[in-house]
Amino acid sequence: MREDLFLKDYVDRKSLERVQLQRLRETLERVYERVPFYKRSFDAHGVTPSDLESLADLAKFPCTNKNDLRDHYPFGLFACPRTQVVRVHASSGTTGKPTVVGYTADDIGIWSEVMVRTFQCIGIRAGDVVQNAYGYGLFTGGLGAHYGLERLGCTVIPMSGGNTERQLMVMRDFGVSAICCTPSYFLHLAEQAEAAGVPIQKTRLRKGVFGAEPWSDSMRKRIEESTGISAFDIYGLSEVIGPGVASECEAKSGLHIFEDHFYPEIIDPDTGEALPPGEQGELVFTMITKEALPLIRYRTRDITALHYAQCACGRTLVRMDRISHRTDDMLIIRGVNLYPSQIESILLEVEGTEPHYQLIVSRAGVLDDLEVKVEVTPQVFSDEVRHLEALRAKLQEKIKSLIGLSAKVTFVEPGNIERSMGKAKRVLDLRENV
Ligand code: DLL
Repeated sequence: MREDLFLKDYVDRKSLERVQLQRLRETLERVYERVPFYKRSFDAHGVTPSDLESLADLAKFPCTNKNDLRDHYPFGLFACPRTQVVRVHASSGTTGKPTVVGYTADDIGIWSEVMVRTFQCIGIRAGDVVQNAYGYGLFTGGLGAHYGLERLGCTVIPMSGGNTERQLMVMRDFGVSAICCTPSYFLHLAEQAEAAGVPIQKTRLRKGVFGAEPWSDSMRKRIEESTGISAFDIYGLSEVIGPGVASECEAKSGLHIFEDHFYPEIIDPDTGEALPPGEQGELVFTMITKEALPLIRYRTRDITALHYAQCACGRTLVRMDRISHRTDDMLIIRGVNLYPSQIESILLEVEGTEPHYQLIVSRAGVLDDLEVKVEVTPQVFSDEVRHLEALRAKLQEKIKSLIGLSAKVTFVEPGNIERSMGKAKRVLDLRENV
């Protein structure tokens, strides 16, 4: 079984495309027949499943988005009887009701398959001791990773998030070789390990399986240099399946999408037009094997580009760039568009800063203000004022020249910015309250 799963990543593209087309057809037919929403929406667009003759024809079909899920809360978009749904998860919306997703027993099988392939990409093997610090519960991270690790044959430690001291004790005592959590939570663990006098380097931890939130390559560099582990980016979203949609391999040059299950497209977020490979735009997925909730052309709001050239690792699966930002992440400050990840890269490229920061946006009168709060190393913090001023000027100048915005940079002591147990909250936008 393990061998078969492994081979799926190396299939020739012609055969893969044949399988994708077949699965797409079946999925379109199934949702058209079983989900009243899709019947109405396809009819309104003047398309029927038989209009799909090639993969490119998918662009004729209407997209779906988070609002469609909300409008049919909780189970209205399911394509199978509720009695066949063996599991639900939900993502906590910032406002109102959560987005609910469901799985049949076969969907759970697919999910563990793509998680096995994720761990294989990263070089985690049967017999590895893996600490799973993604949250267990309605969030998909914990159980998603858990099933994959068990199926691969790892010794899984179901820690869930939080309880940092206990996490560190388990990591040392159980000889953990890989950890799954958000990159921001790992930074917190590493910091606490250091403070307790047992830095990560002194443990057997070698690999980190990081995702669920945006993080930059500069952040990866910081993590790898300060802890000695190899850090991998994994991507997913509840609406598609959870974690297990895409994963970096040991070549670390993009994330392989498990496209025999999740068919990706890139569209222009403003016009909805399909964009060619290599161009950056909004990632859209059609789930071509899911039974309970197969969404058609689901708009993720995540911005990336796709690359079809074969990877150095030999996998033929398409690669996506690290997510650069979300369409709804964009801050507009005095007319300048800005993404938190751009600031993260600038902060972490200079020496003396710590990878903990927060962006605070406020409005004084009619003008917006951006304050970049960042922790600095204890040495820098106790440095002479002129050194601090020089570092501040350097960061402000970089932000000005790369983003075109005058920001106020404030240095705070290590430990001053709140740590997260799951997804980090990087932006505090006070303008909503003005
Ligand atoms: O975060 C699933 C997941 C769990 C992925 C564990 C990886 C690891 P949601 O809570 O539905 O699902 O949030 C999905 O998180 O649309 C992205 O905006 C963001 N996201 C997930 N992975 C990454 C990543 C899980 N590697 C939303 N880089 C997605 C950047 C990510 N953003």
